[in-house]
Amino acid sequence: MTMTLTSTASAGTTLRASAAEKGRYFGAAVATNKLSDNTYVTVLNREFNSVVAENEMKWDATESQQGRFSYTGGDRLVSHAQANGMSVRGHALLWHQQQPGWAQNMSGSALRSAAINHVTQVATHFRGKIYAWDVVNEAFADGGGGGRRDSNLQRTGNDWIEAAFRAARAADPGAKLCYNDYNTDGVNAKSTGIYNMVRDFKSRGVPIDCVGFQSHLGTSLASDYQANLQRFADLGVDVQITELDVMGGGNQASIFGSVTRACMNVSRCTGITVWGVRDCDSWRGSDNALLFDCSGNKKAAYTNVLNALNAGPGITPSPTTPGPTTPAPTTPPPTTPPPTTPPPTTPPPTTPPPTTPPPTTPPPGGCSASVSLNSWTGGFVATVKVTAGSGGTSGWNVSVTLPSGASVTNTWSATASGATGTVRFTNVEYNGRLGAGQVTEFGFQGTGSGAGLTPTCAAS
Ligand code: G2I
Repeated sequence: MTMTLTSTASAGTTLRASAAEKGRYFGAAVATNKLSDNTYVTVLNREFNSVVAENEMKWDATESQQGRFSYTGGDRLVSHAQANGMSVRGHALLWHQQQPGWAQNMSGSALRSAAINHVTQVATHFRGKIYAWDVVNEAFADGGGGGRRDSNLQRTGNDWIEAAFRAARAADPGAKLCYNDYNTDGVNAKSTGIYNMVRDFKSRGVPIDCVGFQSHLGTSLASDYQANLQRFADLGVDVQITELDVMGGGNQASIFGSVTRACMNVSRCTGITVWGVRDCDSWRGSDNALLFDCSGNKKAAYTNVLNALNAGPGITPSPTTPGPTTPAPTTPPPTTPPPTTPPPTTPPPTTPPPTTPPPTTPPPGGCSASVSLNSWTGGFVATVKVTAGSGGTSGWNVSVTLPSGASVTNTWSATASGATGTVRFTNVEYNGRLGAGQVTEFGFQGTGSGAGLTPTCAAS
């Protein structure tokens, strides 16, 4: 997909007109119960050409009882958008928060099936009406590790995110599919963890089209905010500012302006959404974090955003239909192996550090394997690290003997033969070839206990 920078002299007088002249959208999060408030609707319709439901498309709202779907709020917002020339962002198919009670109480394969069914049903219901879906929201942990956040969804297996993206693509092939998170407003451990996941998804053909940067901001902005957007764009995904709000006071207007300029300077930054219309509509209480005061008057921050939109370069947006739909997982992944070494400052994105660190010099001969386990009552997820020996590998297999009563239910990045007793995992096409000392990972989920697993690795 191509986008061209264009330099159009222009001076739109509303956010929506100025953004549209530059090939972008400017959106707001909407609470549908406010659509009967005249001041609110006047500002919304005049200034914004994109909306997202603040709560109405979340799991608790759309499937409060398992298998019984209700789309009242979401449908109402879509109708409002269609009547007023606005596109719709969908938020959010899977998230560890705002799950209905029944899902909060589920785990393992029952939760995995319920989650994938949820993605399929909701994305199918809104098919053709959504510009971009937040398929997965906030799945990475805060703090320095750069890994996944623990949650009931994460405990169903590390591949839950890619399973969700595949289900969403199958249900609505025309929507852009985004990963969305916060505290990613610069190059940091968390954004790098996400970056590594996106790079891995792109290398394996997992269908991802965009990354959302929530940008709930305080009193300063990371100096590498734009550079961080750009490094994601360089992976071949769109980027979007999805939930922008900024602490009121001294720096607010300038930060709003800087964020807008950063987006304009990144040709794959396709739009900005603020998380509410007026200060009093914001989840941030008394922070006065938005562009309009409680009476609907424009604030200084508004003027900075409008000026930045008008001053920025334009783009010719790619069609709303994303690039070729990624083939179903039966198609072999690309023959080029994904990068096996993460950037130096960050640990691997998804796994806790191994209990035994990988050797600094490659083991002699074929390969070695180590396992790290995430267990709960009745089940576990094992992540296995395969390290090539001094001769490298052109393929490998790892054997594991499960305790009695345990069985493998799901495997990723390897093919399992057998499910109980001694199970043999063989590389898939893209991760068999490793240079001396290179490392790759695969994983599997099991029922029963995974205690005491001792993997043995053989190279071919
Ligand atoms: O927390 C701010 C945002 C962070 N990123 C994901 C967004 O989805 C999230 O939005 C907020 C909404 O702005 C709040 O309105 O998500 C909150 C839930 O985690 C929303 O709050 C909920 C309250 O917790 C519920 O008690 C309330 O019933 O809003 C519901 C509807 O008003």
